[in-house]
Formats: sequence, structure tokens, C-alpha cells
Amino acid sequence: MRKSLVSVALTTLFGSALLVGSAAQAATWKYAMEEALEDVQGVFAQKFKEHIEANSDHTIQLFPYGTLGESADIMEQTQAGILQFVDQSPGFTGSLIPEAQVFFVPYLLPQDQDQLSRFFKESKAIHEDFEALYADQGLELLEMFPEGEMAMTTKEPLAGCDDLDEVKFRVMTNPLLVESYKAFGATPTPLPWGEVYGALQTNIIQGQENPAFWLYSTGLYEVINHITYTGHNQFTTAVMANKDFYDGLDDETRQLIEDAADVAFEHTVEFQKMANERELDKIRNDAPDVTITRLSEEEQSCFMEAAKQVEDKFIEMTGEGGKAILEQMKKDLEAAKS
Ligand code: 6CS
Repeated sequence: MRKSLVSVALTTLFGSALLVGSAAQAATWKYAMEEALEDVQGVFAQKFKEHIEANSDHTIQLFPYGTLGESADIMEQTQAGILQFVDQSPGFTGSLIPEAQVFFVPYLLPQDQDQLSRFFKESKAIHEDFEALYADQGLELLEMFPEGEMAMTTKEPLAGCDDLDEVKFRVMTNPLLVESYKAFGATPTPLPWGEVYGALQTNIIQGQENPAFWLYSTGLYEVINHITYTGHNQFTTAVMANKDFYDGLDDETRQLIEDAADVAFEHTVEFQKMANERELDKIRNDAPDVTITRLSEEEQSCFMEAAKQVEDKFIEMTGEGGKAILEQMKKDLEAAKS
């Protein structure tokens, strides 16, 4: 009798330990982003989720833009361990990690999309130097990827720096972008995303920059008159995990996460190319009065001249560390040409 009671107790304990064990293994991870599920960051996140869920018992809960606040809020929540994954672009991370502002040195990134994706995939600056800098902020950098060519959108026509005189131009909240648009001749106005549509509508600002898919999906084309490609930049974003969470996982789970990020990268670099072309066509159809122009090399020259000044400013802001990253990026970009 006694023996059977002990064995019942042991079985119960052992059984519940097994249950706890399996419940702890099948976790639900929270992942927030700066865009909607149908946008580029959302497509990456959905592919990432699909891979994790198809290859493990874990589930991913996605939080698109607006559900948990602005970009700065989701970063804070990730650093605090409330979220396990976050997508935040260097446009905002630049205020936390100054070296990430290197992505705003004008005319550094190429327009050729194959070269660009090779760079993001193979760059030592990204996979070694930036990984260490993000780790210092409690973040495991999983992937950086492009979201499309930046277009300047304005109320008045734009054919060179002179046309930006007196234009209050919204930029994401990092100091180098402010310097960049000063060098371009505008009056830079850093704002979180949530304020941009209203500020354009009420004429508090008269310009901003973003890729075509975003101009369409957010309806921004409704409150501007001109879309101008100056060739000055590509939108870059980054997906990362809370580092304590990531370091606490076993090797197999970390590999699963790395693989999911790689699968999502391949899918998303193709998706963004298509989405930017498709949404630009939709703007052409829905808003035929909005002009879409690419500046000639001669028209771009004042922006190109300003780039040198911005590069110097970047080095002034980030010192020897920033200079080394910039040089490494230039080498990586050269290597990505072939
Ligand atoms: O300009 C911005 O703030 C936003 N642009 C894009 C393409 N994604 C998210 C970001 O918040």
C-alpha cells in the first residue's frame, strides 16, 4: 500500500515535471515591427514566423506598427526583454548606436539591387562589426536588409538643392540625417513616423523621404505633389533579438532562428523589389497629378557634393570606430560588385 502511494506520488511528480518541461520548450515569442503585415518588414516577419512554426513547437506573435507604440517604444520593450524580436531601421537606431548612421551617408549604397543584396548578405561590417555594436546594447543582430530606393517627396517641384531652400523636410530621428538635409539645403525636421501624414497635410512640413511601397501603403502620396529620385540612398532595416533571451537558448534553437532569418531575407529582398515597382505603378494610376521624376546626373550633382560633407560629419560624430566601419563598408561594397 505504502509502496503504491509512493509510486503514485512519484509518477505524479515525474509526470508534471514532464508537462512543465514540454510547456517550457514550446514557447510563444513576441515580435514587433515598424510597418504593417503587408509591408516589407511585415513580409519578413511572416516568413520568419512561418519557418519557426513549421520547424519547431514554438509560436511567434506578431505586433505590427501601431499596436505597441512608435519605433522607439518597441526598441525599449525589446531591450527590457518584454519582446523577444524587433525590426527597427537604423534611421531610428542611429540615435542609440551612432555608427548605424553610416547607412545615411548619401550615395554610399548602390542602386543595383543584386549588388545591394550581396552586400547585405556578405558584409563583414554588418556580420562582425555591427553585430558587436548591437550586442553592446543588449541586442542580437539577426539580419539587415534593404526596403527600396529612397524618394524625396515634396509639395513643390524638386530639381536640385536650391529647391529645398526653406523646405521643412521630415527625417527619421537621427542626428546624421539632420546634417544630411542641412547639407542638401533644407530645414530638417526629425519626427517619429506617426506624425508625418498629419504634418504634411497641415503644411507643418513640406517634404519627407521614403521608398515607393511605403508612399503607397500609408497613403502618403495623397498629401504630396512630387516624387523625386535623387539616387542618394536605399532604405535599410534590421531585425534583432533580445540578447539575454537569445543567449539563453540552446544551440539548436539558435540555429533555427538563424535559419528562419536567412529564409526570410531571401524572400524579402525579392519581395521589396517587386513591391516598390508595383506600388509606384499604383500611385501613377491613383494619383496621375503626382509627378514622378528621376534627376539627371547634373541635377544630382549638388546632392553628391554634399555627401562628402556628411561623410566627414559621420566621422566627427563616431570617431575612429565609425571611420573603421565606413572603410570596411566601402570594401564590402566593392566586393559585392562582382
Ligand atoms: O519613415 C519612417 O519612419 C518609416 N519608413 C519605413 C519605410 N518604414 C518604417 C519607418 O517608420
